[in-house]
Amino acid sequence: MQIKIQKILEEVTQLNVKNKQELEEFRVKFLGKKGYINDLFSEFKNVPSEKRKEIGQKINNLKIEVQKKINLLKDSFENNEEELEIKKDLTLPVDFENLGARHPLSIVYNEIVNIFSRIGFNVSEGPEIEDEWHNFSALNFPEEHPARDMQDTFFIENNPNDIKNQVALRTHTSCVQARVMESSKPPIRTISPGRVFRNEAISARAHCIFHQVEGLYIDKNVSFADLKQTLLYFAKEMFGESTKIRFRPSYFPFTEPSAELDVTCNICGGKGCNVCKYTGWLEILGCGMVDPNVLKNCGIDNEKYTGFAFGMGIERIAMLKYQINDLRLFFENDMGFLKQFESAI
Ligand code: 2U9
Repeated sequence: MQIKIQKILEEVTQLNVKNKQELEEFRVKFLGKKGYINDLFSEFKNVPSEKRKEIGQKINNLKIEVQKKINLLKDSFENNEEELEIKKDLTLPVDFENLGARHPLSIVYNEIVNIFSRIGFNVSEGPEIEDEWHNFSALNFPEEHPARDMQDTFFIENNPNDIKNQVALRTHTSCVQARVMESSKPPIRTISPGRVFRNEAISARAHCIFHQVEGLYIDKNVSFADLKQTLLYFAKEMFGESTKIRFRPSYFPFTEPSAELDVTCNICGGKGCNVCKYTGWLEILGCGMVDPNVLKNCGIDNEKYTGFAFGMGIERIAMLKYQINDLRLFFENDMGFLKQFESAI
């Protein structure tokens, strides 16, 4: 019986079938009711008990080998058929299976841009490598401000004795808006989304590269009430119609007065949970009335015009919206993570 098994195994290894029909014949010959394998099992009754374990294993292994061979040949015939089909009909649509999904930061970025464009804000872009004037001085950062420190900013050219000629990776996108103010006249209604850089240790809550959207509205008679209404509209569009907002006083060099904006927690609806640390509120952005010095620095008549500004981190908004608790996930290109947010595009 051992010789018989060996012979069948050799036949399987050397097998050469040309098409699906021959493969089916092979299947019946080996695995069919009256096929070789079933014959072997019938003969197995006569095997002496001391040999049963060994022979039984050999028949089982043989059956597995036959099945493997059949599957292999079947796959190759099917792939060939698919290829022939494609060659036949060139109008068939392409296979979308391996297309990726949109990155969660892109989804949130697009959503923010869409929300503000519906109320008349355009999008402005600017350089990621900035001079000292647009990143700091024009925005009213005093010369001794800690943000100007090497510990906080990636300088490209840094001469501490020649502050005016410093060049750095921008630490916010407000400098884009300083450039817009220099080159255009009010009314200005613009948002500037983009990448910013800060000299921070990477952790679950901080990264040296992140994304911001900053907004600016300058016209005659723009007031804090306009700022409140605009941000209430944004909060409701972004987090849902029932969202409430509150302002807390804050400080930024470029706005006066300044505030931080909280929204009611979108997880617990304001009742208190571990995401909002049982406060019912989530901080989402900073804002304020543009400091008159900034208007003047950028060539806008601060007697005639006022404006409001706001800034938010896109990562923070995405983390709150999708309940992501580690910032590093955005930068790791893990397909399992990325595919959760939007179906293939
Ligand atoms: C000009 C003048 C003022 C933009 C503003 C903020 C407040 C703010 C932070 C939020 C989280 C940045 O990403 S973050 O770290 N931003 O709090 N940004 S007001 O003010 C401007 C912008 C442009 C010309």
